[in-house]
Amino acid sequence: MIEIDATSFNANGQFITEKFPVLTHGTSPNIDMQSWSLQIFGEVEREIEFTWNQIIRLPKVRVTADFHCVTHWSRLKNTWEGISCQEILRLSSPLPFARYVMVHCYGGYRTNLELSELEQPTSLFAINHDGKQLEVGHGAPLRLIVPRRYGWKNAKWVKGLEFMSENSPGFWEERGYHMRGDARNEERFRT
Ligand SMILES: Nc1nc2c(c(=O)[nH]1)N[C@H]1C(S)=C(S)[C@@H](COP(=O)(O)O)O[C@H]1N2
Ligand SMILES: [Mo]
Repeated sequence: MIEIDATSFNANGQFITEKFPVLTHGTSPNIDMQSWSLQIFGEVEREIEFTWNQIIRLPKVRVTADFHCVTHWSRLKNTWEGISCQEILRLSSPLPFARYVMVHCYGGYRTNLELSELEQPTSLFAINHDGKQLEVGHGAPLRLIVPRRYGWKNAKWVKGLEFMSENSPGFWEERGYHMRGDARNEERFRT
């Protein structure tokens, strides 16, 4: 398995917590694994619908990364194991003019990212956290991890990726959070 250390930057304005708080707008959605799927659609050469059995057969990566919530807590050195975003991109081939991705979640939450962020080797769809199966509250069965972005961009219960040529705000971005949300530059709110 490929292992990557993504703990290479310090986010300013954060304090460290040993606990791992659950932060969800609303409640965890009920997901039936029989009908679970990950849908890849929009500006791609191949629209794909992955079943859970297809997802877990894809090659795995392990990324160690700090997690930074915009409400100022950080949990350091999380080990995430799952499917590299690069693998999903390779299989679906985004079209040349695809520049942004809307990540859709079970329960209705969504968040936008630059395609270039999903292309990072440190971006993954996590299935395990710190050696154990991801807890439902933390986004099981599948949760996006983008270590350079604030927590709200790390979508839990992912169900779809929509590739777009134009940027479009997600749930928190519509409510004043930053369109990019880079924790390295303290991009917390839209100015
Ligand atoms: N589907 C979904 N994903 C989500 C959220 C949410 O409400 N729904 N909250 C976001 C926010 S604001 C944060 S800080 C992190 C928190 O992740 P955790 O609950 O695993 O700590 O999840 C993000 N992903
Ligand atoms: Mo958050």
